[in-house]
Amino acid sequence: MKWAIIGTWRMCLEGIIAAAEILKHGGDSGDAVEEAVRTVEDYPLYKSVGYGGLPNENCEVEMDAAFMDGDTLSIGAVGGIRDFKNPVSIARRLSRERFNIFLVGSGAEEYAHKNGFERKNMLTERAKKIWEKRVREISDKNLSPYDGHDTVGVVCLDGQGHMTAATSTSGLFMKKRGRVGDSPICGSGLYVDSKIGGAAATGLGEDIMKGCLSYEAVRLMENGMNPQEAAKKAVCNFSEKLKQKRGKAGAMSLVCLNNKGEWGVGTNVEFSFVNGQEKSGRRKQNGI
Ligand code: SD4
Repeated sequence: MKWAIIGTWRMCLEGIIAAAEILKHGGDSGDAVEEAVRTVEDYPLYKSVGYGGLPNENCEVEMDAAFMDGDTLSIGAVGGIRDFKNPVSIARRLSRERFNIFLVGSGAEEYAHKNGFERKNMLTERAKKIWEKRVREISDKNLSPYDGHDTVGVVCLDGQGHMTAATSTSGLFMKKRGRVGDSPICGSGLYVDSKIGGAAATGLGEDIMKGCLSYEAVRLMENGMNPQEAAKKAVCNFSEKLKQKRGKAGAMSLVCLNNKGEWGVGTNVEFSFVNGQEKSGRRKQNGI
């Protein structure tokens, strides 16, 4: 079986390269997906994930993350967690629990602390300056605070046919304290079943979760669509539906991978993604 991996946005290129190293050597999909996302979380200049992520309206970096295992459908997730270095790793640990698999705020922090995860102040000087500037702009020009938001979402198939998916984000810039987006929510931000395939989402969580977009894409693949058809149909149909019902639809993008290593993307905005696969040893970065 050939390995394959796909992730949202250009920012995951280095992470996908690190994950590909694991996969090339016969490594496990769970380890690869975690490594891909951790690499993005650790990079200080990405403003929407992990260290350096933009803060909420109170200037606190609150992060959401999830990990799903496509063999067992185990999922673990954290919402609104502060001051821990790698939320995706905490989510992965939670996915091994029988109960209490989705923890938020201080409960998630307590769990992470008890399980020895590394603490870190995730607010950088740079992110704080951007926040201060935006506070001034909002009051001067009456701007909407909610922009500049990209989630890293990765779906992975290893050489043994094991599929996983993971997400991590600091969510919408200037969000309310306690706001949780789609990214840690099973079926919305991510979904994966090793017998079919997986999907991960990025965009406006408030809209993505109305359509359970990742589950929808996997369901369409289960019904016979290839990942490109499934991703496109899930995003376009739901975007249309929202426009009809509510007059507008927020940004929504999906990356999809099936259990044969075929991939696809769907989006209603400009969107970049990165994928790697065994076939040619090449890693491609594409914008659509
Ligand atoms: C959220 N979906 O918290 C995330 C943000 C995001 O591209 O992905 N933006 O709503």
